Parts: sequence; structure tokens; C-alpha cells
Amino acid sequence: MKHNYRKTLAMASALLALTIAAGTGFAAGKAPPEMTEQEFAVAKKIYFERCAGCHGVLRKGATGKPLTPDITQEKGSEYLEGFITYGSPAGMPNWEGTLSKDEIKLLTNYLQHTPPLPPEFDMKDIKETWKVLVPTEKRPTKKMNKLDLDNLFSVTLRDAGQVALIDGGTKKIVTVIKTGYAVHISRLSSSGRYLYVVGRDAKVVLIDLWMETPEAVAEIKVGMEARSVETSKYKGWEDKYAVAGSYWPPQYVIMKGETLEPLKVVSTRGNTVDTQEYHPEPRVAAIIASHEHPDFIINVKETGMVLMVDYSDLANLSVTSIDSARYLHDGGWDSTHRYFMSAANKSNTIAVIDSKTRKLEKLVTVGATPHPGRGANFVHPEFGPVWATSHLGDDRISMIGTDPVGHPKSAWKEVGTLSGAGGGSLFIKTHPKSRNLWVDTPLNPDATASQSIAVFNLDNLKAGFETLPIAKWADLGAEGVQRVVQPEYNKDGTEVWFSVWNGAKQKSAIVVVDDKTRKLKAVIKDDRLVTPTGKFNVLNTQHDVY
Ligand code: DHE
Repeated sequence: MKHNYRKTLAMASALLALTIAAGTGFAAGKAPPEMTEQEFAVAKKIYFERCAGCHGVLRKGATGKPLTPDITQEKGSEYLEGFITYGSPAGMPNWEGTLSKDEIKLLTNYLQHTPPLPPEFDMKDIKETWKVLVPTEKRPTKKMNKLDLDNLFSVTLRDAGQVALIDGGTKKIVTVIKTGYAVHISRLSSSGRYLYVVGRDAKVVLIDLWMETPEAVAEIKVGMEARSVETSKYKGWEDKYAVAGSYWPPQYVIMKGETLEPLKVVSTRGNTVDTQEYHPEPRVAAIIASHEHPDFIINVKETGMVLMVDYSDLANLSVTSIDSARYLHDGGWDSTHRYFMSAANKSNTIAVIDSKTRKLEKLVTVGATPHPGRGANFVHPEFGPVWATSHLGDDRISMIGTDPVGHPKSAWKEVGTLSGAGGGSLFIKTHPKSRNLWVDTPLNPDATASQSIAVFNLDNLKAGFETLPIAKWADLGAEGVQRVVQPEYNKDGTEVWFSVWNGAKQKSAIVVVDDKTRKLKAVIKDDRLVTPTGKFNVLNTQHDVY
């Protein structure tokens, strides 16, 4: 199915005009469309799995627009159905092909009802879900397998509720491990022995990579919806704690690193940074572990506050709350691992946090809705070390100077921009040993953009980018809406791995490209590879190499 901006825009405005002209919208205050209890339950599940991440459980909006009934009833069924079906150039995916027409209809009706308030999930609930599957005394005291752990990839199999561990050398699946639903990210303990994954359903699973065949050794649910997990990395605290942040309820949970025993739950509800009004759903977005202090650095999305949570004394928890901008999402380190570069995507801003002084260094204005993943660090021929992000809302790639000592004039400024393949970009990546910069555009409504990758030569940025037809190389057949997502390097920085989703059939693949020649190196296909999304190389993730 081919889409382009112009077609999507035309359809959206035609639908809007139709809605207004025909008066088909449900005026605010009128009764929403009727739904049976069962229909409501099905729609609630679809909303939770597909929409809540961007629009919020209470539908107050964040990365996506607010969808409270006063707004949705005003827009009306036809408009909503069109928008869900075709998406928008500002980053709303087109769900046609992923959701059936009936599902889209149910969702349209559901959105015009008042959002149901989910229950809280506190320490008692959390403790009830906690399981140590293999106690520490029964775990190996040394590595029991011959795997090259540094080059192992933890790959999310989103719709299967699993992760696959793939050997970077042989490209074979070592094992598939049951996890929570739609694992969002994988992170490593400081030593590299333990792998932590967090599901969209807030289930954290701890995997011991030293076992003969790596397996889950503990699990817990920290809430009902989550996206982030991290581990303590400060000297003297290696492997000691883990922390997971949840979307619902809005809170973070500090746990013992080797067992996931929950120690402390802290709510993130509070007031917004700008208007200072109370927000009932300030969700925890990215978390990163400081190397300067025993701190977890926690992005609170809706309030726009970055929290430096000092884990050295949990009973007297010291939290430095840094004002930044709304809505905080993802981000990563600069090349020195001192400055946290964090996207505040509704403010079109990158907040630079100094993890040493525990202060805001700068708010840097960039393009529309920055979405860096962890971003990309490289040395620019003119501006020295820079960190780059791509955007959901436009084709801009922003480069920010990160060297206040060697290049003070460029530091904490957008020193330059590149034009990529379009909006709808989620991830950008390079490696210290590479001179290539890879930018995906999986959410771009244009099929050519969503099915290929743009690659820039860092030594000749003026030349623009080359387009590589990654989905074509995967050769999954023509059916389904295919998207190419998240470049990830192997441990040596010589290969780049891409996920290729095949929406309708769910038969997917990973395409491996030789970084130097930009030629196809391998296609990993396996019936167990169901919607692979994030791929996390152990060495690069352990040491924050990007
Ligand atoms: Fe993500 C990172 C939230 C949609 C794949 N995503 C993150 C982080 C957050 C986040 C807060 C940073 C975690 C950290 O570093 O601690 N993602 C959200 C959403 O709220 C959003 C927009 C909507 C949702 O419903 O979840 C969303 N994300 C997606 C997807 O649709 C992706 C492509 C596939 C999926 O899982 O459904 C997706 N997100 C990822 C990946 C990362 C990520 C692969 C880690 C990138 C990295 O390099 O670290």
C-alpha cells in the first residue's frame, strides 16, 4: 500500500470538510456512539496496546494529540476513522493493514467515550508479581557457555511477547525467552552479565547471560504500562540496583539488581514545568544511569522535569528536580558520557543535562518533534564532537556541538542541519569506528521512505544521503505494510542491523549491511522472528556506544 504526504493530507482535509459539511460530528456533551460491554473491552485493549503510549491512558496527549471526549466528539466518527486509517505527516502512523476496518471502527467509537481510569499499582501489587525463578545461590559463578557475549544481540519480538538472543557471528538464534508483552528496550548490567528487558505491560524480566543457555532468573511487574529500565553503573554500585519507570501508574520502582526484589516505589505525579499546573499522569520516559554520581537520571514526560535520583541512600532519598521542557521522551549521552541529551518532543527542544553538576546546561531548539533514540555521536569536520537527532515531524537532522572545552563557540548550539528522507524518523545511529550515519523513517506515510534507509557519509555531509532498499533486500513478499526500523551496530562497528516488519503477515526479517561497502551482508529469517523491533548489541548497550 503506497501513501504519500499529499494524499494523506488531502484525505484528512476532505474528511474534515465532509464531517463539518454533513454535520456528522458528535457535538460535545452529546451521547457518544453506543457500544456493548464486550466491544468496549476489545477497544480498550486495542487502545492500550497501540495508542496509549503516544496519547496517554487518560488521553490528555503527549507525543500524540489529546483525545478527550470533548475533542473527539467534536471531530466526529468519520474524521477519526480517516485519521486512524491514513495517519498524518506529523508522525501518526497509518493503521490500515495493521488494524482491521472493524477494529478501527471500534476504536473510533471508544475514543468518544470518557476514558476509563485504570487502578493504581502499588508496592503490595508489585510484590505479588515478583518471582525469583533461579535463586542467586543456584546461578553459575562463572560464564558457562561459549557464546561471544559481547556480540550477542537481544532482539525484541514484539507481537510474540519474547526476546530472541541472536549470535552476532553466526547470525543464528541462540534462544528465545518469554517476556512481557512487546518488550520496549533491553539494557545491560554494568558487568555485562545481566540483561534486563521491560515489556509494554510493565513486566521486567532479568536474564542471566552466564548460564549454559541464557535464561530468565527473575521477573516482576512494576505497574501496568512501562517503557524503561536501567541499572546502577556508578563506581562501587555496579550491578547493585535496577530501576524501571512506568507510564501507568506514573512512578518508578527501584529494585535489587540480581533478584528484582522491589525496594522503593516513587510516584512522579506533580506540577508541570511551565504553567505549573497539576498533572495526573506524568509518565516515566527514558532513564539513564549516571557515571558521575550514584544517580538514576529519569525523564518525567508530562511535567518536563528531569529527576536525578541518588540511590546511595534509599531511606533518605535525595532527588534533584531539574526544570527542562515538555514532553520529555528519549535521549542518550554525548561522547564523554557526562551530558545527557534528552528530547522534549512537543517543545522541539533538546534538553542538555550536566550529570556532574546535576544542572540544566542548555535548552537547544531543533526541528519538529525530535526523536533520537539514544542519538548519534561523531566528530564533525568543522564543529568537532557533535550529537545528532532526527525528527518525527520533519526531515531535519540536527547536529548539536558537545565540546565546551575544545569547541566552545559550537557547544550546546544546533551547529548544522541535514535533510533526510522525510519525517516519521525514529532512530539515528553511527559508531565510533564508522564514518556512516544511518537514519530510518519507518513512520513516514510514503512507502519508499518507510521501506528504505538513508545513509550519510560523515566526511562529505554536503553530498546528501544514499538510499538503501532494505525492505527489498529482505524479500518478504509484497503483502503488508513494510517498515524498516532501528539501525544497530555489531560490537566491532563493521555491520549495521535493521528490523523489517511486515505488518499484515507478521513474517519479518533482520537485514545486516556491511558498514564499509554499504552492501547487503545477510538476511536473518526464521519463523520465530515475529515483528522484531529493537535490537540491542550487548557490548554497545553495556558501554553506551552510539
Ligand atoms: Fe519507543 C525507546 C516510548 C513507540 C521502539 N521508547 C523508547 C524510550 C521511550 C519510548 C520512553 C526510551 C527508553 C529509555 O531509553 O529508557 N515508544 C515510546 C512511546 O511512548 C511510543 C511513542 C508509543 C508507544 O505506544 O510505545 C513508542 N517505540 C515505539 C514503537 O512503535 C517502536 C518503534 C516499536 C515498539 O516497540 O512498538 C518503539 N522505543 C523503541 C526502541 C527503543 C525505544 C527500539 C530503544 C532505542 C534505543 O536505541 O535505545
